[in-house]
Amino acid sequence: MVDVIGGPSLPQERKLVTSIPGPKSQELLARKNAAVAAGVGVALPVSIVAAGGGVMVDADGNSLIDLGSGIAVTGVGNSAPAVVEAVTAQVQQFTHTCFTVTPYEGYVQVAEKLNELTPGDHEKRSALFNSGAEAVENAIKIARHYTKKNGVVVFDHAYHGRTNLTMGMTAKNMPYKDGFGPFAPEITRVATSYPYRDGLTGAEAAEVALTQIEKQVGAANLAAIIIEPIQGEGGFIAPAEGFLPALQEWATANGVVFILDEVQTGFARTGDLFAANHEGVVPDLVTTAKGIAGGLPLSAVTGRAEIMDSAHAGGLGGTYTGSPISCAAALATIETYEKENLAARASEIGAIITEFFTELQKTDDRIGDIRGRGAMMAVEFVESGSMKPAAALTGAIAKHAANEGVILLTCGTYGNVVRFLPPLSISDELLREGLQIVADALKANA
Ligand code: PLZ
Repeated sequence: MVDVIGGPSLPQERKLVTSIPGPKSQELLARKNAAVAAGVGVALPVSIVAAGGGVMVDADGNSLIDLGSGIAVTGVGNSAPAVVEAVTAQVQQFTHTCFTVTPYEGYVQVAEKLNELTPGDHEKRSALFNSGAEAVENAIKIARHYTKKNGVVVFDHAYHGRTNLTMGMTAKNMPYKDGFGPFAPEITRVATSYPYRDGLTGAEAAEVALTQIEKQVGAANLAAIIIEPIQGEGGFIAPAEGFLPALQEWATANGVVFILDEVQTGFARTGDLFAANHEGVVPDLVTTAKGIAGGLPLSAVTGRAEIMDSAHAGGLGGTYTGSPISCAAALATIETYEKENLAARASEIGAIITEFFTELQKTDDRIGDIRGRGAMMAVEFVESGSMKPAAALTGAIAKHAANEGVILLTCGTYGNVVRFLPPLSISDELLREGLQIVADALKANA
């Protein structure tokens, strides 16, 4: 089976020829357990040999429906032809120089593109990195350097990464932080807007958060406020309308750098190129990664020129940051989003998911909340007749889906959210088939 070629020409079907995981996948899992550190867990132990469109094919010949995109990365689809072509050409040209030793055009082109496409029409600069966490770390470095202040405000349910600084910024203890401290100082967590659970308007939730900020930190000590426009790992929590603009206005009025972490929401995922655009919010800095480069590791900080240029030459960098291969992939990926109007496709996907679960909710009150935007949708499951998080049910749904050949991700502080992050290249038919299996799982766990 290893001779299967990935990309959109793979048969777009769900096909099970063994139970999941099949014998070859189990073999790999045994080797993984013997060779890979136990802390590196896997959600679904299938050994992938090819992927494309809306499917992933495993070593046993099973074809699974992909509703996760490797956590919102392969928006353009796995092995998208334009990405494969650009990467292949770049690899033949050169593979690495270290941009801060000897530069190359691809990096500059990606920076130009980001400066043009990210929210706001002010003068911008970008700096490229490898991972989302690294982008977040650098955004904080830059904000501190610019403001000459230390404080960082983050929110309940936030996720920003697994490095020391970003662990400290992340809300959830297990599995991200437990036993890995101590964490960096000067991070203060305040209330977020979680309409399903707090029942507040955006303005009311912002007042709660801003009061906490003023009482617990004070603008004079605060370098940055950072927030995901839709909180990802924390449960796909879309804030009530008006929450983000109120935070942004307060930050601007108080000399605090307002950072949007669009690592998960960015690049067409939510039905717009960036989630900030839905409410016309213009951040001072924005972090991006995941969907930026069709699966190759790349991340960025983009923002106001005067803030970005504050750090001294040599202050920002890293051996692999803005790899020429990743930059080639990013240029092809961004062009694909634009050419194929994938933001509009994300909206269509969101409409299908919303309609499907809204119908189901009429007869099953364990579907507590259906939320998100575009192809970043989630269902929060609760115990019947209450708002009590139903984590066991959520786990059972993901397990049922896996057994039936659907890669389905969960999330949420309470572990009771199923999230839908399909590649934007998935067909309506495959998407609907995947959703039906989730509905079947719900029935099977009545
Ligand atoms: N900011 C908003 O969603 C990564 C984490 C997967 P890295 N989310 C997926 C896992 O279990 O490690 C994320 C994010 C937001 C930052 C990050 C961090 O991005 O590329 O994983 O470092």
